[in-house]
Amino acid sequence: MFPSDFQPAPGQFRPGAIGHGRCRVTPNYALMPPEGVMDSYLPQWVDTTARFLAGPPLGACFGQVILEMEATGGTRGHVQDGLQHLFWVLEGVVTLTVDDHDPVEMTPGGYAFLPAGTGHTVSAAGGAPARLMDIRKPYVPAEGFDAPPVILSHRDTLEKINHNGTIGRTWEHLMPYGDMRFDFEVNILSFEPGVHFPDIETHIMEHGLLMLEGQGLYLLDRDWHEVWEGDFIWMGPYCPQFFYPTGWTRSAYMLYKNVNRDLD
Ligand code: UGY
Ligand code: MN
Repeated sequence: MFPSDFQPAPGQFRPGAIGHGRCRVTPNYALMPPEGVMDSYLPQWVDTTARFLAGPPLGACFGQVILEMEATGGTRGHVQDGLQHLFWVLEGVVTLTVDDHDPVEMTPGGYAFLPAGTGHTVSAAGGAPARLMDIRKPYVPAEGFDAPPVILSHRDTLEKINHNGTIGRTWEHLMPYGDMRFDFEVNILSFEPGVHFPDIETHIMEHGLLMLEGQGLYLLDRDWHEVWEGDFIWMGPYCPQFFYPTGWTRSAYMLYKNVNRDLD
């Protein structure tokens, strides 16, 4: 059952007090627990519920959406929308066909980066529903660099990198790090309990963050928020940010970041 499907039975109460919740939308950040993200239906998708997380109405320069496919769900034929896509399988099995290549099956943790203009067909596989995260962005080319290639991979193949020598904190890069053909990164940041950043960050790049595991406290601007698995955070440019993992297990989140481009 998806969290947003929870309906209290007569005599049963929804957890939490009526009118109180963890969601917060401000000019430079948003915290959106999954249960409040309402359903949309899209012309290019059949038997699929779209739950939009980030997009231009929020102030974001990219889109992030969770696509909940029924067993019969998927794209309405071949889609070629001119955007870059990063598809990440959250649940179930997904069949993806890129241009005129053979279809591939993607399991949870499987992902695909499609450069702008790559035609694709997506469907739930195995007669079961599936959940897919889609990060989309218009491409900003860089003079002297080719367009990025298609990537089809799985989290299992990614190296856990420790960029600054801190024990208990790692990065997994879904696309090659520092490769100027790409204008955005998606990384998985993992934290052992209690291991946190050295400083509060403030930077020009924005983020879309999906909590994958664990829990913690997130500082956004001047506010501390408790965050759990399934939560989404948008951080706008220059939003001060800091994560302090809590609980007894590892915490991990997937993080979109626009990178590798100069000011326009
Ligand atoms: O790379 C980053 O900007 C990252 N450390 N930010 C974050 O996790 N909020
Ligand atoms: Mn950051």
